[in-house]
Amino acid sequence: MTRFEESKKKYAELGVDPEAAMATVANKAISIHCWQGDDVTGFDQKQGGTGGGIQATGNYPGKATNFEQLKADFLMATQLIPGKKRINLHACYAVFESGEWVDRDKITYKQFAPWVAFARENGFGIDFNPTCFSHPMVKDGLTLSSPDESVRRFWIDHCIASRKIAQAIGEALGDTVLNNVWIPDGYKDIPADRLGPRMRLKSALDEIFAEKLPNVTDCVESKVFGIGVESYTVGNNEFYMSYAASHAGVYNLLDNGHYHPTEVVSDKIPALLCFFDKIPLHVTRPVRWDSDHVVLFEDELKEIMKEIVRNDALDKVLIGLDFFDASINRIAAWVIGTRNAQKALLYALLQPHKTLKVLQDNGCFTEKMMLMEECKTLPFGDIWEEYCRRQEVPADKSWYDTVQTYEKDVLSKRSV
Ligand code: RNT
Ligand code: ZN
Repeated sequence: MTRFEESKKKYAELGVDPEAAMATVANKAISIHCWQGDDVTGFDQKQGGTGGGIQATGNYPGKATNFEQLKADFLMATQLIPGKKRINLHACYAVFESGEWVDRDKITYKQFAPWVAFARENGFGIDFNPTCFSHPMVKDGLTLSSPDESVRRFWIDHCIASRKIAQAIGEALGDTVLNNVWIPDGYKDIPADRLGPRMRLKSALDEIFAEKLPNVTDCVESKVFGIGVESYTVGNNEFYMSYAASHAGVYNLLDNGHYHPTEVVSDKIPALLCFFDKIPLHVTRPVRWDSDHVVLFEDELKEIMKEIVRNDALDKVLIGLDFFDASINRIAAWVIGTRNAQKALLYALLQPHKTLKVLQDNGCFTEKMMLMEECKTLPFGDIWEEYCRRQEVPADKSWYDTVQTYEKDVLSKRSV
C-alpha cells in the first residue's frame, strides 16, 4: 500500500473522503493578485507604487517592469501552484500601445483586452479593482470622499470606467468578474468632521453602482487604519457593512489585515453568511499592522478555510489573495502564499465537520476538543502531495529549483 492509500484509510475511519476533498479543492478558484509581481506599481504612472496607508517594503532585484515581464512571472508562478486560478487585476495595470496613454477616468476595455487574451490562453478567470491611490488626483489623501468636487468626479468616473471594464471582461470570458472598490481616504489626525466625508462617499458609491451590470459582482473593502492615516478611515467596517446590507448586489469584502488585532475574519464569515449570498475575501497576513506579508499555513488561515467548508459556502465565498512582499523573490512569494491557500483549503476539507458539529450540539465538549486535537496530526502531507501530483505540479520543495533557475536566467538579467 502506498503512503497515500494508508493515509486515505486513516481519514476514512473518521468518515472523511480524501478523493472528494481533492476534487473539491481542484475546482475552487483562487484569485491571485497580479500586484505581488511588481510591488503594486502598475503601468500607468511614471511614479507608480503604493501610498495612502499601503506599503511594499524591500528591494529584492528583478521585479517585473512591464506587461510582458509580469505575464511571464505570473505564468512561472502559476505553473508551480495546483488548482484553478483567476488573475486579480488593478486598473493601474492598463496595457497601453506605444505612444498611447489615457488617464484613469478614461480607461476602457481596450487597455485590458491583452490581459483577457492572456487569461484565455491559460484558462484563468479575471477579477478587477479600480486603483484609487498612487495618482496625482489623490488630494489631501482623499478620493471619493474629497470635499473637492473635481477630485470626487475624477474618482467616480474612474470607478464607473472600472465597472464597465469588468463587465466587458466578464462578457469576453463568459464569466462574472468581481470588482472591488478600496479607497485610502482618511486622516492622520483627529478630524473635525467625521460625517461629511462618509456622506460624500455614500453618494459617490450610489452613483458608481447606479447601473446594473450582469457580469459584475460589486464589492467594497473596509479598513481600520493605515500608516499616515491613523486617526480616521472614511470607509470603515460599519460604513461598508451597512452600505452592502442596504444595497442589493453590493457585497462587503473582508480583508483579514483590516481589523483590530484580536478580531478574526474566520468568525466574521459565518456572521455574514446569515445575511449575504456572497462574501469576497482578501486573504493576507498582517504582522502587527496591515503589513500584507506572504500568506503562511497557519491557524487563522486554516480557520478561515474551515468556516468556508463546514458551512457549505464554497460557492458563496470568493477567495482572493492580497499580499506584497518586495524583500524576497516575488515569484516564490506568489507560489508560497497561493500554495498555502490551496493547502489550507484542502486541510479544511479533510476535517470531520459533521461529527464535530454533532458533538457540539450534544454538549460533548470534551470529546469535541479531543477529536479536534487528534485531527491536527492526521497524515495531511500525504494527501497534499497526492493532490499536487494529480495536478501535475511539484509535490514538494522541488518547485524552488525552478524559481531559482528562473531567477538566474531571467530575473537577474533585468535592469532595475
Ligand atoms: C489596502 C487594501 C487593498 C490593496 C490592494 C492593492 O489596504 O487591502 O485591497 O491592498 O487593492
Ligand atoms: Zn485588501
